[in-house]
Amino acid sequence: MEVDLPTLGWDPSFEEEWQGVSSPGQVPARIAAEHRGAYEAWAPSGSGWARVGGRLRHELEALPGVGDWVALDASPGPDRTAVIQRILDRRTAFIRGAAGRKATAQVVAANVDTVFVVCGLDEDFNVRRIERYVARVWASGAQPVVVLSKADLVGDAGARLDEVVANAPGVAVFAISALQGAGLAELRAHLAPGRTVALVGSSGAGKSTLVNVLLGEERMATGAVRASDGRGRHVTSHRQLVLLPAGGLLLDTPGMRELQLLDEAGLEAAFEDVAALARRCRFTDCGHDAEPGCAVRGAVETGELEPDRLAHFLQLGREARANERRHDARLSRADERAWGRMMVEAHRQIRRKRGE
Ligand SMILES: Nc1nc2c(ncn2[C@@H]2O[C@H](COP(=O)(O)OP(=O)(O)OP(=O)(O)O)[C@@H](O)[C@H]2O)c(=O)[nH]1
Ligand SMILES: [Mg+2]
Ligand SMILES: [Zn+2]
Repeated sequence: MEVDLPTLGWDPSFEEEWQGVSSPGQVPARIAAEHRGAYEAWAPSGSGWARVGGRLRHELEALPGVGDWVALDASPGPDRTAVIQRILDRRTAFIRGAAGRKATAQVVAANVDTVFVVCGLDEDFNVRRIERYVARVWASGAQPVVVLSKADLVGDAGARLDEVVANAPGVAVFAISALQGAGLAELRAHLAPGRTVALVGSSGAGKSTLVNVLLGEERMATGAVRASDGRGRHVTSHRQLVLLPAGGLLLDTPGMRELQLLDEAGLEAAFEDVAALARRCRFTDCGHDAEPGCAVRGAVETGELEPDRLAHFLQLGREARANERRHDARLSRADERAWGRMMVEAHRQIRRKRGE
């Protein structure tokens, strides 16, 4: 592989940071894949395996993710494992985990410009799931684009497209068929040299099929969905960056089983219509429940806002706040432990001084 840094997504802002933080001998590289803690790193000089350095591991809140720009101790190559010594600041980050019991957040995709939220027009179709994904993409800092796949399988693609457009304000929505090559020109407009597009969506939605079509070659494995319910079989097992011949990068990801909202970031952007209505509620902290002068409920009554969309907005808000509280509680427990260790050490020193 012979590529320059800009082809891999490097730009002046990464260069500026690099000038400030890198040490002599270090090499900038982009994480292209992750296999259970082993990373595939791409640098202009070549690609190879990399691992997280011991020092860095202790400093990190989240391990490197695919798409991250890192500083390696030396050029990656076929016969050595390079050491990741630093992660450059992420411009965007799609995070998973953090909720639940897992203490560390997982970076699903970093430094992604655009995320294709892929959803089949077949049994996979679910407007509420699209809303959830769109909120998460806004929260990551990337631009969401909804890709409704398998248009060849349904007769009423137009009606479903309209439904998504109505529920994803400010987001471009396309219906495509990877098999028939329909609707791909609009998607290609989002691909450009140095830009990174990630594909997310449930298993079987057609993410890898779309990657192959845009790539012009069958590089990613794909697999048929179950005939009984149209669900995918989790064919893609790891996140993988691919470089397109015409420039631009795609990040294929495995289908995700659950996608919790970790905080309220992204919720307002994904429910821009509800947020605009809420600004007209009598009370600024209106819960849009039984409060008098609620413009949101008013809009439901006049038919301007779908009750299901409002219900989902309220549900996602509750989920986000619960996860935020859980996260805060975990942070304060970690603080307590750190405080405890500090006190033990302080007492030990006092006793030592006293000669005890
Ligand atoms: N009819 C039709 N089938 C499609 C289309 N795109 C994908 N498929 C089929 O859908 C199935 C699943 O496609 P994949 O690309 O493997 O799905 P995926 O989203 O990568 O799934 P995971 O890797 O499991 O997350 C395959 O049998 C594809 O051939 C399409 O445009 N039309
Ligand atoms: Mg796949
Ligand atoms: Zn209200």
